Amino acid sequence: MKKIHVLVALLLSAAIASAQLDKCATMHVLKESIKQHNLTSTFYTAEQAANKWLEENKAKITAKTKAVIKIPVVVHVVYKNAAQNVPDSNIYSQISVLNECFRKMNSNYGNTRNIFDSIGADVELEFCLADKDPLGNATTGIIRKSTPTSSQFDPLFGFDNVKKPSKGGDTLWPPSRYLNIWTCDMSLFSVEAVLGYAQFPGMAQQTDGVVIQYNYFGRYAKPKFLGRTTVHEVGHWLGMRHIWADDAPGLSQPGTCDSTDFVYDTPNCKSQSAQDCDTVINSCSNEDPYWGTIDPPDMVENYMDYSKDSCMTMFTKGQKARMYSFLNTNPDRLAICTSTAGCATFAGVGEIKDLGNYVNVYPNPASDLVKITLNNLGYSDFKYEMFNATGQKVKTGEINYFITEVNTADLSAGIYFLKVYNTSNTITKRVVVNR
Ligand SMILES: [Ca+2]
Ligand SMILES: [Ca+2]
Ligand SMILES: [Zn+2]
Repeated sequence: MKKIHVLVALLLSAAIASAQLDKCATMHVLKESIKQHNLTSTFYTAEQAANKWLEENKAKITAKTKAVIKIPVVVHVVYKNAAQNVPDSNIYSQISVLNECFRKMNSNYGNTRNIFDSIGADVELEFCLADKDPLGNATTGIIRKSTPTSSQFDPLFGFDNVKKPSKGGDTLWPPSRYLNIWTCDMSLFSVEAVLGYAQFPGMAQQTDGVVIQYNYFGRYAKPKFLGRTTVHEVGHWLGMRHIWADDAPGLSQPGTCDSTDFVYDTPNCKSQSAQDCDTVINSCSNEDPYWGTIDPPDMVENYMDYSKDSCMTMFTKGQKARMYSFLNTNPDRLAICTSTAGCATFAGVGEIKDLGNYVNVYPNPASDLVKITLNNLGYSDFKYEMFNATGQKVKTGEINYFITEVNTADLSAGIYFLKVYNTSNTITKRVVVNR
């Protein structure tokens, strides 16, 4: 068994090295899980319940006025070396990216082509790091666990090792209260094999959640990647299929224009985008009646395609409806909507009453570096400006991470005013520079 295992792994790694990087292993894991754990019925029960809900609530979902749903997140950082020990700043920035994308606040939304612009959805979901652990104790929502295991993903025999303490992984927190995200190394023989995978609603509870290759976690973790891998995987976690409707179990004609992602307003398309941003391609013309006589191009902007991160801008209204069909029917997804494991003091988009409560500036007095942290904010599109005592602007910058450093070494000693702001909120704090 062991020998065969190694041989298969070697062959696979050779195949992977020569092939294009496969971004997402969700469908592979779905098929393997169904095979290994006989989960066909629970998976389809979840699907059917969601479809029934959608059918009965079509009008309701388009007119949704319910408050934004806030989802507590626990991040399990499972690492073998320092590089894999994802820093807090990357985790914070990843949470911000999730919020931007699920609230249609992403700065590249304007790149969405006109034909799709009006169907982009504010999904009205926000994410925050948990502030209570399963026992009710205070937590940062980040668990760090060192592991001796070199790879956490074996496509055939152990794709969920990162979730199992006996295999060097870390146990999940109850999926009815937390979105579990693991970061780890999934490369095989030092070849990056998979960027992430997720579990659909209705699969085994003990492995629920999302797994992300550690160096793709965060807004700027990897050059040219913007944290969209996690957005894509959380989409799967909420029941989204790939936009090209790949070989899901039960689909009769995978990889053709007749397969479906069960979403009416995402155009049919034959295959994944080639990890680029091809706005010319129109691979199918048999569109849903929703489109009438229009034959839209493939929606490469969609988070559920494989386009490059900078190309991805949107979920559609139809995808939002499908997400809410699972959030209203799958027991764990339904429960997480009212989880009290975090987000109680979390300020979402447009609801910050006093920004001062969320902004820390330290040390103060400072000698060289002044640090700015934004705590528990849903959206991080903040900038800063620093003024001297006579009102002259001496520094400006953007706050991309929740921790930003302002170098004051070139300023003379004295009193300064640090203004932190975004389009709707401003706070100014007094800073003393000592020499
Ligand atoms: Ca579709
Ligand atoms: Ca088309
Ligand atoms: Zn995927």
